[in-house]
Amino acid sequence: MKRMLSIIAILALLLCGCAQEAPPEQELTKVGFSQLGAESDWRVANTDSMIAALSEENGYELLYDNARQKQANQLVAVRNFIVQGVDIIVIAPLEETGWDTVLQEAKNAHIPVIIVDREVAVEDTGRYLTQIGSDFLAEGEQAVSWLEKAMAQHQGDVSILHIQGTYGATAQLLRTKAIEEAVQAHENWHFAAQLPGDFTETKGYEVVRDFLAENRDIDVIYSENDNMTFGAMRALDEAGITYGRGGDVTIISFDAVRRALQLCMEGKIDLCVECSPLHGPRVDELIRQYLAGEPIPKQIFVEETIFTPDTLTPEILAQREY
Ligand code: GYE
Repeated sequence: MKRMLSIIAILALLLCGCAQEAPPEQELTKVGFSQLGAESDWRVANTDSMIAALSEENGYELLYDNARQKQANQLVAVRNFIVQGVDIIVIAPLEETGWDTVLQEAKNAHIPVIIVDREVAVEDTGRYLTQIGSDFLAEGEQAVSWLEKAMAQHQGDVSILHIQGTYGATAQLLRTKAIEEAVQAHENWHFAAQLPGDFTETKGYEVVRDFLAENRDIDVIYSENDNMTFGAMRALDEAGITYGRGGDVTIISFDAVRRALQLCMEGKIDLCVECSPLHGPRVDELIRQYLAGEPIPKQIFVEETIFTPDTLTPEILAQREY
């Protein structure tokens, strides 16, 4: 009996040993991610978040492509992902239109597509699984209602210099919609100009510098992202125009990256409208839900807030990840 027990013990040990030596191999999920570019601090934070979440440690093999602000490059990248037989495609689209054909190709290849950040305007929304990003119209509306209060005591016309992001991008279309509707609704609000800034600091600087050479009569800058705001501030500095708390120009900026929050806390930016770039963990979660066969909503908006010099604290800044 004793002998029998020790044989069983040895067998058990061997079995355990075997099990330890050869853990079941976990298959990596192959994801192709087409990022639209690297035009802003927001975008860099977004890329970092995606790459960190879709790591090998987390069970992914990630194919990453940066389209350098050209939709044609994104279409090539997505087609490459299809050829390489990825399990999932993730797209951060440059603009809303132009996606019908390539999304149909992914669908024909039975590869689900997650749209992240901006939206796509396709005839048949069945061509993608889901879209996760910001409620850009709500962001614009928050900015506008803040401006209404800020301008309540303002005498005479409110002259707004509007710096727009990449045309046709959801973040541009809807932030623009909010301010255009507000200008229509307020008799004394008008646009000094609407300038193309392409979401970059350089463009933001150039268009505002050129504008100020002709016309200095502005009360508000409504800038559709932080980097264009940084460029605009440089142009204002060079022109000797004051802004922010106690200055001549009220500045509204979208994104709320750390550098902008710092400037807001110092009173240089009057309003920072938050736009979260940290989509990596959210996309990871969506992929897991999809692989587990769980239902997924067609559109997901993330929660966002606004910051002013009054509400910002060093603690908020210290917690900022981007
Ligand atoms: O506001 C801007 C970036 O689509 C939300 O794109 C994004 C925008 C963001 O270049 O900084």
